Amino acid sequence: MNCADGRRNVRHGGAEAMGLNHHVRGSQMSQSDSVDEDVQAFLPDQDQLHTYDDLTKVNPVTPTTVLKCLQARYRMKVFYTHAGCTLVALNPFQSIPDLYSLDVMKEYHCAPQPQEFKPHIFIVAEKAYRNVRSQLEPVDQSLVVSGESGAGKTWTSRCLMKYYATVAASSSVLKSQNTVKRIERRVLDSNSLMEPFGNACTLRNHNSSRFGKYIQLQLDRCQLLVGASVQTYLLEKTRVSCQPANERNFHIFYQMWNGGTDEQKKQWMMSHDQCFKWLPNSEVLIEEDCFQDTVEAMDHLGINAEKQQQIFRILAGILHLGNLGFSSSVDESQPCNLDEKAKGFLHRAAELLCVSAEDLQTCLRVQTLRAGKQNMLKPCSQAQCIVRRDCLAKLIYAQLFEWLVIFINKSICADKFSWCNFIGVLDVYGFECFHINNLEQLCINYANEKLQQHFVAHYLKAQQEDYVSEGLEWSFIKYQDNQSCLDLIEGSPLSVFSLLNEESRLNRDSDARALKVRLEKELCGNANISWHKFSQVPHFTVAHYAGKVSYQLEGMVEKNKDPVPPELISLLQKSDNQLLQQMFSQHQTENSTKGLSKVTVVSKFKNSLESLMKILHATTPHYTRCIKPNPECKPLMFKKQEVVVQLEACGIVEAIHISAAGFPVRISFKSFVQCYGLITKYSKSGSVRVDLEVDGATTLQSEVKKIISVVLQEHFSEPSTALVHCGNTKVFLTQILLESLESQRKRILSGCAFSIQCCWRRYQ
Ligand code: AOV
Ligand code: MG
Repeated sequence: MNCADGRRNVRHGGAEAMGLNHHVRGSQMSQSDSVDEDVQAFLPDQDQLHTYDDLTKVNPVTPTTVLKCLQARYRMKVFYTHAGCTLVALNPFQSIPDLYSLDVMKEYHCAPQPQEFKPHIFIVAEKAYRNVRSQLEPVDQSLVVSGESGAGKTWTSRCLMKYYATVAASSSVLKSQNTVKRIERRVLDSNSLMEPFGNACTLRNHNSSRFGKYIQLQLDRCQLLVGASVQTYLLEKTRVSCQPANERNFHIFYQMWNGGTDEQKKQWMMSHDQCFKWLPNSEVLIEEDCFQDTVEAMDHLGINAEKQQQIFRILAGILHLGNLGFSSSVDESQPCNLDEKAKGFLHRAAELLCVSAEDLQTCLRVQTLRAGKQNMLKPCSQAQCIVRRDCLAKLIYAQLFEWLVIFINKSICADKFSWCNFIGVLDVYGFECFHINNLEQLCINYANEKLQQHFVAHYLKAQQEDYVSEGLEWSFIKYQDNQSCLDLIEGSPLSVFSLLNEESRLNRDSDARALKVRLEKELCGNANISWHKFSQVPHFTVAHYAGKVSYQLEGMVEKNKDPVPPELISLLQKSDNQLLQQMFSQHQTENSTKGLSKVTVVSKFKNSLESLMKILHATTPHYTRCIKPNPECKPLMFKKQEVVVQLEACGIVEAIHISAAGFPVRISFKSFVQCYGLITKYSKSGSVRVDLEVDGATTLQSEVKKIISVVLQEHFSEPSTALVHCGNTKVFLTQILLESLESQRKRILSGCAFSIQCCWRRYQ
């Protein structure tokens, strides 16, 4: 048999036709519309387009053909499609309970070959689950869910978690009716608790995640779910005190407003004749506004009634702070006064936060300056008072969120000896481009660039380089590498982050224009940055992989510094609210150990993302690309222009090309022989002996070839080069050949149950 000379060339017309360097949203569309004729020419079976379960089967693979296929499937209410190694998930924007029922989970979990079923997020889930133990050494897995804001990442992550909470639950647990203490329940409840505190209604998505999260589902030796841990990333805390036009604050405030009982609202001093400035658009009700669900999640996770009461009083206190207004002072040596109307809110805020009203007022209106060992008191200007008020609110909210995450982790994290592997689910905020973008969007889009780079590096680059290093002839497919954009944002020594940090460390009043001049001078050599010539507003524009975004420089340095006046911390440490006290007691130790050198927001975020990337690199990733079919979030509306830009931006077409032209499965000779050696032993000829002790690559290679020849003879009439290639140390396979090998192995092993494919029995 000759399987060493497989030559795989990609079909032509790919990279150039794909408009790979295209950044501006929608500009490609005239091309896409005009190529409808191409589609007719290339895809004669248009009526059958919706039947293409895997986009690698579309021929030719172009943005237009892929788009047409997805559109046809969407019309037929088919929302999932394989794209080689990735899964494309189109957001239906309507509830389809039958698609995610327990029965459907059962089907996918119990199927010997789930990939033969209709594409589904459960295939990805099941593949990762089986993958943990399919290698010689168990391997941790990561499910990376990406897509723009509102595309369906959080929804998909929830589905994945529900799947594992069901299929990996132990039988006794499933039979139990007492759900309160079940770990699976608590893991799901952690989501239900973090979302109201970390999600908000934005222009893009009524349930937009304003923080990133990576949940590690911990599995024991029997692959049962025994716990989980959550890592969160950069909560958009500015939203507490400043909600963009037509958007809302975090859901939890509206839940309290709409869902609290009269008695509770009395305790929170929230009567309906009041109007809270930080509660805009409270008349807009969304399905996430269910206060009872949040309280239930708190109960399940072990937050007792007393703690809950402390939490809600703190939140009510924050809302009251929002109504504190200050009048400008005529005499600069005097602090400015509170507005008349604000006095009542000050007293109520102080009472809710359990601090003295006088101290609160002083903190907001007078700053303490340190001159050597002496402290000097200086009255604040009206603007400074407002900054301090907002700072206090953000500080409390962010700390409360952090406390919740720590509490959740304590409640759901398994003892370190009781789990051995994990499946991580990553759900971060999607790419954002608003009318006005600032540091928050820069960080969000930077996180998305990092994930895109992970995909490019892990899949597009690594796969192709692997072919070459293994001696396979390969025509490289061009793809959009976003390294230069990342260099622009985070590189060293000069980048947007480094210049922003430098400016933040200078102890001077932040000047957006000065920063703009520096950016222009130092970074003009990078093609990913530009400036609108005629704009009066200091800004810079970054060409991200998913489109161009202009960032406003006004206020960016201040946000990056994120200064916290020490008086505010001292005030909160003196609070009689036990929870506030506890939350800020640690602050003191942090400050005393780290001194005054404060880490900037972007440095902290960069470090946390780097740790995340390290974890992702150490796991086997599975990518799901969520696509938002229309910006209005309407059911079953498919806007080609919107979709094609998302497809191009995330490199789906290149991924399909590589998968279609290549061998997506690669296994080392040794593992292959260990796994499938029994096929030759028990083959019809029965004559080939596999010696597992053999170590030389050449001998192993010949063993591999023998095994493959048996399978090919029994199952395929195609030439071997279409299905398999033996490299220098690994064997490269198509999915179809792997499936045949697997089914043959399983037939031989039948009777010796493979633990993870057991058993729906436990659910009955
Ligand atoms: P995102 O996580 O990607 O945005 P979500 O997961 O919140 O987006 O999805 C947005 C909305 O789309 C959800 O609230 C659902 O109404 C709907 N949706 C998504 N997927 C499905 C599905 N499979 N079936 C039914 N409805 C769905 V952001 O968090 O903004 O980046 O920061
Ligand atoms: Mg989300």
